[in-house]
Amino acid sequence: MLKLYGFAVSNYFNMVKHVLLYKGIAFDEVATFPGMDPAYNSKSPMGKVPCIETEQGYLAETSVILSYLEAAYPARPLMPADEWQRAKVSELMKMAELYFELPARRLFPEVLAGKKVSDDIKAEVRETIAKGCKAMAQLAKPSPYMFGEAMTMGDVAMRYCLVTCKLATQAIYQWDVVAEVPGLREWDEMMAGSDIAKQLDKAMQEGMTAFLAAVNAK
Ligand SMILES: N[C@@H](CCC(=O)N[C@@H](CS)C(=O)NCC(=O)O)C(=O)O
Repeated sequence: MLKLYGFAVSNYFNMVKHVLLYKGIAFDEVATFPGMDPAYNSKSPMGKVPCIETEQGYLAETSVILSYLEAAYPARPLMPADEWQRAKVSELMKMAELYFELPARRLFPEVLAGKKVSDDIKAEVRETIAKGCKAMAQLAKPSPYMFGEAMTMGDVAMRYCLVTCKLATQAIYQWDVVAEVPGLREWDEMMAGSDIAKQLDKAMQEGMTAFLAAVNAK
């Protein structure tokens, strides 16, 4: 059976888990925290979570895992059949990661561990995310999902990229980024209302205290 390595507080782990649950793919979860076991790097070369284990071997990098799952388990599709529409979903996924998730993550040392992030970095991150919001406002017209009636990988990726972004921007700038993109709040609430999202959010909340303790013990 497929195995999923990672932990419930990781937004990347949750992206993959959301897709596994949505598609009804059977899997075992292997609780794994980055940096705790050097042997884990033989599975995930950068030591990051998530990674999956299949009969053929290990696979890391969330966007790659998501592409693999879509190709290997086409039932309950999360990518459009049309080539162009697929590319547009990939465009949104890439933007969500590059201009929401990754910049926000640079604020994590301060948000999670109280280690001051420089004002220069804060200004740079804010500028990147502000541009990301403008780009998202141009690309995303939720009705109700990002690309119409059916949920796609774009919705899943954006949801879990936004989790990080909301947390960090609220904590550092008291900035409600969701308000910057028309329709995003309604979309975000709709996404949070699914049974899968509720399950993952609950596990994330439950794991947060232990996670923060582990981060601060480093
Ligand atoms: N590029 C990776 C990023 C995954 C990632 O950053 N995971 C975090 C947990 S949310 C992690 O493993 N951090 C530990 C580290 O960076 O060493 C992916 O797409 O899967």
